[in-house]
This record gives sequence, C-alpha cells and structure tokens, in this order.
Amino acid sequence: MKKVLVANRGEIALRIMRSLKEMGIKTVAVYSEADRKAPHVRFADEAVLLGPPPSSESYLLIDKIIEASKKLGVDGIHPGYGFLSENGIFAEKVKEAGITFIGPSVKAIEMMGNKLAAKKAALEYDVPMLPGTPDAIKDKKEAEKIAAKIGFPVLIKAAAGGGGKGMRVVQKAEELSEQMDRAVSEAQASFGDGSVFLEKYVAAPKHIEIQVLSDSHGNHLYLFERECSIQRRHQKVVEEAPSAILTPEKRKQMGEAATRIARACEYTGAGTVEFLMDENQDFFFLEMNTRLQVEHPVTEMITGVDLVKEQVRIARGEKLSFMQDDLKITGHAIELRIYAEDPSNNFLPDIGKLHTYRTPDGPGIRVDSGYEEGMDIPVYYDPMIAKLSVHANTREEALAKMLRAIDDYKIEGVRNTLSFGKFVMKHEAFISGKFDTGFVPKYFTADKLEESIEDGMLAAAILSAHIKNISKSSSSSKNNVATQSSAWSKRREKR
Ligand code: MV4
Repeated sequence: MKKVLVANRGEIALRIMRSLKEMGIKTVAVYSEADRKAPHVRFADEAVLLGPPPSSESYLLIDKIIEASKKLGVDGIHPGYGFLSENGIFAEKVKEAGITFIGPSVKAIEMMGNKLAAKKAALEYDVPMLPGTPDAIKDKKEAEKIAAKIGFPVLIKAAAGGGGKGMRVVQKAEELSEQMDRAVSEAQASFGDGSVFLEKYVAAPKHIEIQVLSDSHGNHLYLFERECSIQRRHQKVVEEAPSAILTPEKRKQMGEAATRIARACEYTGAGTVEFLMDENQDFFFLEMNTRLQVEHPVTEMITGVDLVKEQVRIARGEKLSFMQDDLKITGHAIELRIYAEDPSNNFLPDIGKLHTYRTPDGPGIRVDSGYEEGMDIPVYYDPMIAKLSVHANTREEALAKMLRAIDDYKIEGVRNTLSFGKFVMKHEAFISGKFDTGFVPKYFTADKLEESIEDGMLAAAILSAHIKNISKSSSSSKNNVATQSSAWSKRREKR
C-alpha cells in the first residue's frame, strides 16, 4: 500500500494520516468548501475538494470519492468513523474499483448492521444475551405473548437501529400496542426499515465495550474494555480504560465473548463489541461496531498498540504480530470529548470562531484535535472540537492529570463542555466508579458547573473595584458596579 485516501475530516482524518505517514504511506485528504483551511487538508500530501459544506454534497459522495481515488492512483481507502465507515455499499464499490477498503468485509458490515442478524450470530456462538425475540415482530398478538414471557419492562428496538434511535421502553402490557406503532414508524422514518424486536429492559446499566483486532488468517484478539457509561442522549462524553470495576475473570469472559462475535462474522480489522452490564455484573451482547471508534485512544494508551497501523497491516493481509498473552494493561487512561455545546444551556450547540485555542501538554497527555486557533467551528458537522486523553499509572493519577489538563485547555469564542468534564471528574460517583448510563440525568444540572478560574479572578477584580468605589464614595458610571458586573456576565455569555 503506497497511497491511502482518508474519507473523513477533522481530528480523525488527521489522526489516521499521522500513522500512515509514519508507515511511509502517502496520504490523500478529501474536504468540503467549509474545510478548505482545515489541518487535515494541510497535513495530507494531496487533497481533493468534494463539494459544498453539507455532508450529503461532500463527505458522503461515494462515487466522487472513488473517482478521485482512481485518478490519483490511490490503493487504499480509510473511512474513519461516521460518514461512510459502516456503509456496505461504499465498501463494496471500493473493492470493485480495485482499491483496498481499510476495514472489515462487506459481509461483516452488513451482518453487524442488522441487530437481529448480529444477535443470531451471537446466539450460535454462545455469547450472553438478554431474553428477547429472535426475529422481527410481525403482529401485536405475538408481541404481547413474548412480552408477557420476558416480563415487563421490555424494550422495543429497531433491527436497523443503533445509537438509541427507535428505542421504546414499555412498562406494562397496556402500553405495548401504542409503543409498537411509534417504534415501527420511527424505525421506518429513520432507517427505511420498520422491523423491530423486543428485549428485556435493563434499567441503568453500565455500557462496557471490548476492542477487538482480527486478521485475515482467522486470528481474533481482544484489547480489553472501555467503560463508556458517561453519556448524554446517546452521545458519549467520558470514556476510560480499563473499567474501574471489572475483575480479571470478568474481563477475560467479556474479551473471549467479544472474539467469538468477531469469529461469528469472520471479522477482519479493528472492531468494537458493545455490552450492557447490570448491577450483578452480568453482561449481555448489544451490538458490534465495525469501525475504528472515537474513543480508541484510551485503548492505545493502555496497550501501546497503534490501532490505525494495525488496521493497515491487517488490510495488507499481514498476520497480527502479537498474541493474546502478549497484551497487557499498563496504567489507566481517560478520554474527555470536548463539544462545541453550552452545558449551562441544555448543551445547545454553538458555532463561531476559536478566538483563543490552546491545548494542554506534558507527559501522559494526548490531544486529538481537528482545529486551530482562529478557525471557525462549522455548523454542518458533528460538534466535537477535540478529544483530551490522559494516561497515568493509576486511575487516581489519571483523574488528577485530567483535571490539570482541563485547567490548561484554553478555549474562548465558542461555548464548550470543558467545564462539564470537570464536573464529571470531580463527582463522587465518578471517582468511586459507582456510576451507570443514568449518571448525567441523575446528577447533572447547570448550577453544578464551576465558574472558570478567569471568571473567578474577574469576579474578585470587580469586587475589589467595588470596595474601592465604596471607600472613595465615588460612583462614576465607568467604575459603577452594575456596569462592571454586566460586562462580566457578557464575558460569561461568550464562552
Ligand atoms: C438497552 C438498554 C436497556 N435494556 N437494551 C442504547 C443505544 C443502543 N446501543 C442500546 N441502548 C440501550 N439498550 C436493553 N435491553 C439501555 C440502552 C441505553 C444505553 C446503552 C448504552 C449506553 C447508554 C445508554 C443510554 C440509554 C439507554
């Protein structure tokens, strides 16, 4: 493989191209009109303009990306995450064009893209699953029977779904019919496929996923777990590796279950098997993501494995160069996703210019960022600005490092979730490891956000000006407290 096109943007395009460059592979970026000045475009050896800012007119244009690849003599395409990464048609067309798709086979993508097909495979390979229906539900009579057998509450899920879309909790039999109608129409509207199935509902589970690597010679390894329970509305915010609560035995059981799933779909490349864990620490297969995940850095930090390089080696047909027993967990890693969203205003997305943008530094700190000071955060794409990851010997040290790194991260001009990250890191439930997917709704309200150090200093300055005013008995409008504090609140509004 001599030249690879990265069909993505932002931090992940940059992260992938860094590894490619270290492997001596030439890189080709693609970009939209909104990303002309983006770092991933500058980093690449060559770059191709795809079209106007909306994804549907740029990053999702399958044929245009393949045409450009052929023209530039590209022999591999890496899809990153999101966009075309789990699109079977794209993977198929890349292959037809004689280009290597750096990812799993079309068969594996399609099998795991359908939750029911994935569960069938899991069942055959003896992977623990929640009680539920093996097939899509056709009529309500059948649904009632099965729900009664499973026992309420039950969850209706879309077969084509994922990420929580089309999910409906049913607390009692009387609600089943209405919720079925809603789930089917939601699934039809979102995925063009109205098939749904039932599962026993687990209230407040933990979300733990296993990283797997599979080569084309039938070797399947697990690179341990990532704990991803800190989410809001199915958007992950904090991930860590290893989990604070898994025993070595449980870790091995989950890892081996994950590699059985990989075997079941003859997986190749890097993949993630998601599990729910209940309060008894029993785990259940949820779904498999057939891509490199956003949160992969925490796994890289604790294993020392570069997952992108492994993806490339596997795509070239090489055997994995290590075995399960060679893999060890070293230390503890935590990742915080920083979004251009206002945590004090219901996480309303924000856009605009990064007037100040300075990232933290030092041993054990990794920043995966697609932006630089002075750049605009566009409206068209995911609101994630960057990922801040830390690695230390122990979880406690990693937490302390994360808090220091958050304080050293300076963002002005765009409201962001740094302060929310600080709230999580300082929360007793997070510190103790006793948390689940209900963490954010259970504990977070906007008034729990600390003011930033600068705001604190500004407040002190205003207070001291106020005291001077009083002692001088002066009340010129310039030094008037009301004017000052309104300037302060304006400042607060801008971040
Ligand atoms: C569940 C569940 C409880 N019981 N399935 C949400 C996204 C999709 N991947 C599966 N999800 C869930 N499935 C059963 N049978 C709770 C969730 C869930 C969840 C899962 C992982 C991480 C965060 C979550 C937040 C809410 C609900």
